[in-house]
Amino acid sequence: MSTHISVPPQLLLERILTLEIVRVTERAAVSAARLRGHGNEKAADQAAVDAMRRELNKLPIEGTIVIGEGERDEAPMLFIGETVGLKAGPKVDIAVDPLEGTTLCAKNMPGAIATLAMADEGALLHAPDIYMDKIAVGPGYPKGVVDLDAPAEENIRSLAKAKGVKPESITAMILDRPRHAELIAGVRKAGGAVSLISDGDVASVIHTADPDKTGIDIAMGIGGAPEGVLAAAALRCIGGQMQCRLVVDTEEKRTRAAKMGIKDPRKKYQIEDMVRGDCLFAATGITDGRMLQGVKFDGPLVRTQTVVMRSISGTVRWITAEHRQLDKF
Ligand code: VTB
Repeated sequence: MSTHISVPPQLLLERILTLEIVRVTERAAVSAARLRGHGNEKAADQAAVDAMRRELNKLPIEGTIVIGEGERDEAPMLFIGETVGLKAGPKVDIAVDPLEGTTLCAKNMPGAIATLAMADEGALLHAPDIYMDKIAVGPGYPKGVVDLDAPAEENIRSLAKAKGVKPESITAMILDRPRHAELIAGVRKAGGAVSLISDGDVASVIHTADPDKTGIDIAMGIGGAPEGVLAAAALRCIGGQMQCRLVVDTEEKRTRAAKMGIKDPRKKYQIEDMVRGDCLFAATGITDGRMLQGVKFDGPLVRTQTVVMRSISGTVRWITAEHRQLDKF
């Protein structure tokens, strides 16, 4: 029996893009990695942005940056609304974080990544760069097992019950910030453990997809909205549940959100509201982390590790690359 699967031409192109976007995050990661530990967040970020933009502009797409480095007047490159690519090929929305964890990179601490997500035009939530409240769990749980609006204790108990373990066996990953004091106390009160991170809440959401390997069952707390959309794209590919709400607590933020087309600033987003339809997600390690190895400079070789995923197929590829033509960076 033939195993041939016929794929409509525009999907086939997207399929090719799965590997093309690896090149984009690889280059950004290598450029940032050269500045690991130099204490200069701005320079490392700029290097990653330059490299990512250069590579994006070589792709056969008509891309629009919907999550980027900032709004047009504050970011010269990869600003929200910037068009990238060869302007031939599918129209796509792109969310980028060329250096997720600038501080981690500047201090050479674990967990800095270069990341991007791509989806059909109009498929990604156009979120302003403000805070977002998030909760995420991996696949295999009944829908609604946790809820953004439920107390932390209740969520931990409910998740433990669904997993068939005691709350003591549940670990939540949360950004170490004073704003999370109550949340952290709630998790612990229920008996759960908390794994605190200084930065990098995109990876924390991805960790929930494989608790046996990562030890993380749930990601909770307030982080950046751009990171929320990127994390949603990843979780959409690997399976899981995520709920988010923008933190629109000033008039100025309300105006910014409205400018980006957000009609209801209090809306509780489900993962499907943030990423509608097929999407691709890629992340390359800059510094070593729980999820990805960082860039290794090894004499004439540069080694990178990337994870790339596609939602329509659920395929997750871990790509270790050895680069020999170093002038391409
Ligand atoms: C998170 C984290 C980022 O910002 O979104 C966080 O993923 C939230 O902002 O790596 P605060 O630092 O203001 O709490 C980062 O730490 C940096 O962009």
